[in-house]
Amino acid sequence: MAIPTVAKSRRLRSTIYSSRIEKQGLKSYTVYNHMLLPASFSDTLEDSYFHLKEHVQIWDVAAERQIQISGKDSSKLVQLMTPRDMSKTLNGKCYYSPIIDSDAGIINDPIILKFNDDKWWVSIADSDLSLFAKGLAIGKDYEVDIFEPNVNIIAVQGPKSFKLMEKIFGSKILDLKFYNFDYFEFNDNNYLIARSGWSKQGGFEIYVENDEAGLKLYDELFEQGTQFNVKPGCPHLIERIESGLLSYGNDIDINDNPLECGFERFINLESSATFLGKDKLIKIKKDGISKKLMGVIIDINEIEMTGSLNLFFENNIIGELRSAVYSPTFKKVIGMAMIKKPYFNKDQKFEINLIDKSNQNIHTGKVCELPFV
Ligand code: THG
Repeated sequence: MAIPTVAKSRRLRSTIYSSRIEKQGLKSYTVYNHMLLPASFSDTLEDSYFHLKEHVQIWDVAAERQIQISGKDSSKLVQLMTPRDMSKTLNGKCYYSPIIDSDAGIINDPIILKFNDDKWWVSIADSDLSLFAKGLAIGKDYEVDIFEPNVNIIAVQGPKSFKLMEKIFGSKILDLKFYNFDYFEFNDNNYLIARSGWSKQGGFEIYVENDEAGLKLYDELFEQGTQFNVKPGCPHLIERIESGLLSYGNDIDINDNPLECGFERFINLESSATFLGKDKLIKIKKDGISKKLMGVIIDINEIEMTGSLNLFFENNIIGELRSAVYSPTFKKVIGMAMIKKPYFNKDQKFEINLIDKSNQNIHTGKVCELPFV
């Protein structure tokens, strides 16, 4: 059977790096914020997993789009969208913040960058946050400017990212603390760089604002990186599941609230902040949640997921598997599942029905806490 390909168009935006990565062995794309996001290269999933944990990778994550919110009411608008208390946030820092609607459903889980009280970037996951933000601003008659600037992130991830970035930007880059950002110079260009990234292997994200300079920097990272065994890569399914990094649209969506998704440390219900869904969230907290995102370990060594799969216990559906992959570290399939009350406990056993090589087969697994590592 021929593998279908995704047809490119203006609507399905390419990134400024697309032509580069396609020459570097890109094998598949996914779509994120109406843009191409690399999903695999010629290395196997396991080879790239071990490589990411040992060396350094360069990722085209331009699909992590920025929504700039500026103007005199911008702090109010940012706060209105998130249950995280933004009142004590500092300039030059990044804040992982769930965005919720008036029913406390999660709309997005971006990293919010604060430049100052009147300028923010919301580095969005896969949903149209700018439309939501614009609607709120119109309804509230806020004085704000909301648009998507031409920013194309390069992520430099892996333990050797520090050496590589030092070589290009100088030792000052090593002083940058986790989730802080600052400007660093290379070749007469200033780059906004944050100590962040969608892996737990250490690294940076370079917010490229000038296409031409950014492409030169992209090439430089590969040239200077040969001694560190640099390779092109992309957000990694195995690594991110082990690390418990959530993927909006896969693990969580608008039908889930932040208390169900382990976001307690990113929300403040006691603050005086005004945000959408606050009453709802306080009520959910008081009544208790009815489902919870948990880890699962399944006694099989391969799985391919294209949708969610039900999990059973004594013939009851107890939850829904949302992402899963074989982990070379756990030597089993691991995943993330939304588990119903009263089953969302560590060590809860379940069964899953999979079609393996055209046979229906029932396999067993158990629930665990997130993250796996
Ligand atoms: N980088 C940038 N923008 C992004 C992502 C990114 N936008 C889309 C998407 N990724 C947003 N989702 C996440 C999910 C998890 C994390 C970051 C972005 C993350 N979480 C850590 C955790 O949960 O342990 C750390 C959070 C913290 O301690 O504050 O890193 O990757 N620019």
